[in-house]
Formats: sequence, C-alpha cells, structure tokens
Amino acid sequence: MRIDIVTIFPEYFGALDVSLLGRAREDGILDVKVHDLRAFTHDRHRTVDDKPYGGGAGMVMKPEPWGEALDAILDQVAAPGATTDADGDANADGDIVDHDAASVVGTGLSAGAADARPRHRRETDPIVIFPSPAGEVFTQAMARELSGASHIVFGCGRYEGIDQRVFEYAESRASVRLVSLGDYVLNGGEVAVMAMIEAIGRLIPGVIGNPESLVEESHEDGLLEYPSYTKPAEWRGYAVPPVLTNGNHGAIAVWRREQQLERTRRVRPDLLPPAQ
Ligand code: 6GU
Repeated sequence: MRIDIVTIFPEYFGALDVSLLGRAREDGILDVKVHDLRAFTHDRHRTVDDKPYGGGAGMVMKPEPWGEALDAILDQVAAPGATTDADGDANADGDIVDHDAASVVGTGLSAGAADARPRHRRETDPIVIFPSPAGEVFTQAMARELSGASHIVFGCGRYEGIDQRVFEYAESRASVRLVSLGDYVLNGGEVAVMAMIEAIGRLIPGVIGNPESLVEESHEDGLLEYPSYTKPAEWRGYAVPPVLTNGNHGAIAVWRREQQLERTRRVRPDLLPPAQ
C-alpha cells in the first residue's frame, strides 16, 4: 500500500519508522511518503493560512498550497510507470519528500478548471482522507475496508480547518472521505492520521507476523476482548482464574466469551444489540 501524508508538521510522523510499521516499510509492504505543505507555497513566509471570509476567530488553511500538493501526489501516481518521488530522484532524500526542488513547482501537469469535475472511480483509485472532527467516525470496519486500498492520501488540517473548495477539488480527482477519531477535539489531524495508519497498517497481510492474533481482539467480533494472563499463576496475592490453568479448552472458550459479554455490557453497552 502506498500512503502519502500532507502536513505542516512532518516531524510528527517520525514514529512511523519504528515497530511493526517500520518493519513493514523496510519490507516494502508499506510505502509511506510525508510531504511538507509549506513546500507548495511561493511566498517568503511560506504562508499556509489566512483570515476567514465572513469573519470569526482563528485562521483557515489557504487552498492554493493544498491544490498544488494534491496535484503533485495524484499526477505522479496517475502517470503510468511513475515510480520516483515528485522530485524525480527515486526518493534518495529519504521518505520526507523534498518538494522544494524547482522541478515540482508549476509543472503544468495539474488539472485545470475543465478537469475539475467528478469522474468514474476504479478500485485502484486513490482515496483521499481528511481527518476532521466533522467527519464520519473511524471504526475497525473502516480500518479493515481501507486496508484493502492500494493508495491513501491523508491531508492533515490545522487551525480552524481547510478552505472548503479544497474538498470539492479533491473530489474531482479521487474518492474523498472526512474521518473523525471520535467526539473530542485535537489541534490538528496529525495524531489522528498516526492512529488511522496504525489501525489500517496492521491489517495489511504480512505486517503482523501471526495473523491469528488479529482475530481474537477487541472490536473484530463486535465485542471487547477477554482478559489475558501469563505466568506466574499467583502474583502479589492475585491468582489466575483456575479455568485457564486446567487445560479444558471448551470451558476456556465459554469463560472467555462470558468475559467478553460481561465487559462489553459493563463499559460499552452501545456495542450490544438492543435487548429483546
Ligand atoms: Cl480526525 N481531527 C481533529 N482535529 N480533531 C479530532 C479528530 C480529527 N477526531 C477527533 N477529534
């Protein structure tokens, strides 16, 4: 899977080098490129925001850098056989892509107004995700669906949001989704994108060594997971539930199911079907 991330804080994504996802990148299962939105500005101050039309508090992200960033990423994949970075150097500069190279700016390849209308989508078309507290809520089912995509572009907004026309333009070039982690407010999309990439990435075949560990975990069957124990059988006066230590696998399966149901009823009754 290819993942492009557009952000004004590329440093947030250093954590993608470690653990399972870092390994998946080394193994070539995940191809992640982080793009600095400011590389698509042309003024001395590399301005990415401005005051909202109509007044109000806060600043809004300007559409022009977003348009250029999306064009650079989507033109590159749309072009047959394009395997290098937008700067054309086969990513020799590492995975934080340096779009400041003059060759990227104003290539003339970007879609003009005539191209800015919706077109038929294919399975392999890129999906553009804008993290937003105003989006649909991210779930395990959505992570599973997205783990089958071949290319996802994440656009991280900051400030009061991104100029609405950016979403309309993105719609003309890709499938676009606004996605929220839940009902609370973050300062920007970066942390949300890290969470989504981890949830999606671990579902891609080959990323997790033992795929069975994916089956029996919270949310995969709509319930919370059962509690786990390891040695010693007694620790600081706390004993492991005896059913787990006597080798009766049928009894263990029944106990674990009961624990899942009890836990879900107690902390997340919203996950259970309505009582008859
Ligand atoms: Cl995806 N973005 C922001 N800024 N805040 C959020 C969120 C996303 N999900 C929950 N809160």
